[in-house]
Amino acid sequence: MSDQTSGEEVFFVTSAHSLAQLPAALYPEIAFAGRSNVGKSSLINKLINRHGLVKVSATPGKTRSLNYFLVGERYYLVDLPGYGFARVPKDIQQQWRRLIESYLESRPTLKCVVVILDVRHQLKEKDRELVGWLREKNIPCLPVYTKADKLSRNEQYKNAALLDAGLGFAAADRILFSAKSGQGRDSLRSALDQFLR
Ligand SMILES: Nc1nc2c(ncn2[C@@H]2O[C@H](COP(=O)(O)OP(=O)(O)OP(=O)(O)O)[C@@H](O)[C@H]2O)c(=O)[nH]1
Ligand SMILES: [Mg+2]
Repeated sequence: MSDQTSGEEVFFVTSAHSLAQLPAALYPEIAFAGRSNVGKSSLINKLINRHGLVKVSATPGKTRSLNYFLVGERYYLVDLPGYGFARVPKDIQQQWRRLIESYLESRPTLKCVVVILDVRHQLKEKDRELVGWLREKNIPCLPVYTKADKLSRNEQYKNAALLDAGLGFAAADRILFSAKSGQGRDSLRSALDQFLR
């Protein structure tokens, strides 16, 4: 599977269900984390201009492994399974959490974790936990508030300010995004370029 986007080819590389299945750490990588159904896979599709390369679903819990995409033979994008979906059994959620944590802690080439939140929703405990944990581990983190198209500009700014306060981030250090309208895509691309340097 490949696609030509902005002059860069994007390939699906592999789906890893364990650390042993991760591809060799040959390129810098950016991981995408967030609650189940928040729009992680849609965001990646928009980012690389490719509808359907990353599987999107109306059913939460669609992404169940670490999905690797190679962009321009320069860097990996990693789509992570979502957290906090009640209908995924507790033991499976625990298993995903252990896999994601050990991946985030041990991957030497990880440059940034994009933490995706729904701009319409209040900050959830699990989101706060993840951002706190990343800070503790000194893993760079970029919050992205998605589904902005579902709100008016005024509501976007109001809700984003609440999320900023809850996470302890300045407005300049996060991005408002929409996978539908493309809002925030250029900002996200240039922010990721900085992390990849
Ligand atoms: N309006 C709108 N809908 C969106 C946006 N992003 C995602 N969606 C919708 O939200 C649903 C979930 O999107 P996914 O991209 O599959 O979400 P995910 O976080 O990858 O979900 P899991 O893999 O299950 O954790 C789909 O129905 C998408 O079409 C957005 O920016 N705007
Ligand atoms: Mg997904």
